[in-house]
Amino acid sequence: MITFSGVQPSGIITIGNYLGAIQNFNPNSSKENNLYCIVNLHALTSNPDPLLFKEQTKSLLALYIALGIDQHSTIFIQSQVKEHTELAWILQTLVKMGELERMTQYKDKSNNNKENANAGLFTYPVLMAADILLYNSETIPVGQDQLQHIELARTLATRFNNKYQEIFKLPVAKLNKKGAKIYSLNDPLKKMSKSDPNPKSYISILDDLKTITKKIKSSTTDSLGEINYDIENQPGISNLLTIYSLCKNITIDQTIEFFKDQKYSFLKENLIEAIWQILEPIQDKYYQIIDNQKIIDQVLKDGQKIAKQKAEIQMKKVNKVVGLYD
Ligand code: AQP
Repeated sequence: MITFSGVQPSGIITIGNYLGAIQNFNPNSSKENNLYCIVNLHALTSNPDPLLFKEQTKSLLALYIALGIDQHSTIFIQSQVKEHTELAWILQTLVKMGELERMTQYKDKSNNNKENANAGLFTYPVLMAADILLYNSETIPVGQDQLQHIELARTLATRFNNKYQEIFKLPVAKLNKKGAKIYSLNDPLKKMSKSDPNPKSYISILDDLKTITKKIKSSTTDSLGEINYDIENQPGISNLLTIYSLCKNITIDQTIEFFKDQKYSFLKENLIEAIWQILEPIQDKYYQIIDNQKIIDQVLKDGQKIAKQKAEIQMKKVNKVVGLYD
């Protein structure tokens, strides 16, 4: 069974990315069957500055290594396996414009302004379907925001299999039940995002203790003064409770029991400590790795080799049944 997931190097990853998806990148079998991709072609849809873009890509790779993901999985960069874009083109001939128009992430990211949105943003879910189907991936650890895209990947796999030949397996999303969606710290009705222009809205994996303290202390709560897990009426407090429970690996009930009858300041102080407990060791390792070009190059070389081998085999099958000269 192949597990696949991707993260865009569109900024330094947030605890939302980490708790919602990356923490779920667990070994389930062999290195060859756990594929974690740095999806830089997806990140291109936000038109990044080239120098910064390269730095962010390397930084994400170093973070994957700092998290030990390379020990049990294959890590690779999307643009280094050209078959992703090759398959995406074929799938683009099967997707319907209406299906892409219904994608909520496209609507959000384009601010409902079709005239000015780039076409890459529009066809992004097709490239994502190609990323997944290229490896016959079955388990996809992602946050809740990606569910609609996984559904489209299933639709396209089925459409392709019915039209040509049964080649693709149908992927299934694997959600982290508690942390499927972490919300913005200053606007808890919005998802926490690494590319949010307001850095106060997120905790980056590389934020130092002082920054984390400032951001958590200024996070939006409410005037009720009672600690309850009530997403509708107390979204800010509920979000802080979710983050705490994930950092401590305890249930929401245990978290509420701990904070019952306490002040918001007590919750925030404990949360700062819990986040730092998770991030400090990750950052220590990250700063050792980011300057070690040799390790980075080796992980990349090994990852590209494994991914490319699999992708070439799959594309040969696809091209054959579609009737393309290869
Ligand atoms: N707030 C979140 N809570 C839980 N999971 C999240 N994910 C993202 N934000 C949250 C999950 O992280 C993985 C990687 O995401 P991505 O880089 O592919 O892009 P995204 O979903 O668009 O994440 P961001 O942080 O919001 O990036 P930008 O700002 O560039 O758009 C995915 O599995 C995602 O579900």
